[in-house]
Amino acid sequence: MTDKRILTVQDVSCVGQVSLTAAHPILCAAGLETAVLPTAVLSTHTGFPDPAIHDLTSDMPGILAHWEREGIRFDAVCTGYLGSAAQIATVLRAFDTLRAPGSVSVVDPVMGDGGRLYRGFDAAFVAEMRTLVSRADVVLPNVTEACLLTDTEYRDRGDEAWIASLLERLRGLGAQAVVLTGAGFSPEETGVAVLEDGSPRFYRHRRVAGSRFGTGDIFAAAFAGANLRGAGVFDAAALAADFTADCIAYSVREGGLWYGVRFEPLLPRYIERLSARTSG
Ligand code: PXL
Repeated sequence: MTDKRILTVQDVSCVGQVSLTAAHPILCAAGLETAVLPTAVLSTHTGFPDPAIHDLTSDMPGILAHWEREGIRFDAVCTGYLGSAAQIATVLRAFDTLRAPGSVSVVDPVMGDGGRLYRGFDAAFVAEMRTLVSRADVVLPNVTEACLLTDTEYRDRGDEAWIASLLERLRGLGAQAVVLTGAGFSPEETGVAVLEDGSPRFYRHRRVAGSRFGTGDIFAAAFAGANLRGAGVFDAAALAADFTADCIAYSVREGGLWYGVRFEPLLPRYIERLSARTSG
């Protein structure tokens, strides 16, 4: 059991199996009281043509102010897809005013994949994101985001030395711990690379063909859930990597959903693994 309270800051993509519609059920499955701060409401994620988008940048400070007045505090504040560079100042305020003693800040610097920025993001956003990363206890970039943040030329596959140097450069931005996802080692193998204190550690697992929307969001939520339930950064990253790979494999096997992965049927497995790895 846990009485921890977590805040997840990201968009609501009404259809698409990404961001809050994926993170909320996963964090609840981890047994956490899960509060949400939506950054935007979109009819779908941006992988569909022309989604309707309602940006919430100007609504977020009022929501924070209410929580500050009420004395509401969180054991973790986790950020994902942000609707604008201006929201980063609001998230930094949440880090300052809404965190309980001993809480963690987890930043998933969602802005790109496959070597490219997502639609709607630009160099100014990347620069602001560096500020947010500098305040993170844990940062969870994919390789594209890691390269953008550190001004490194993108490679879709690197050896351990290249990945280790990317991790060091990310830590140089100020984050306490770095968890790099999709660290592709070979055509058959991918995994996560983790840098806390000391040397990098690698968790390798099989590569499931095809990239899908929402996998980073699923990983981030599964990671935060495990970490708040007491797993260390490396163990939480390994558990989240296995869960995400299982969700992708299941979705490929079942077919029928091009725009995201089916994580729902695998939630019982996540809960079982969490209970086995953490204190219950
Ligand atoms: O999964 C990342 C993500 C989150 N939110 C929105 C997106 C994407 C990826 O494309 O479009 C709105």
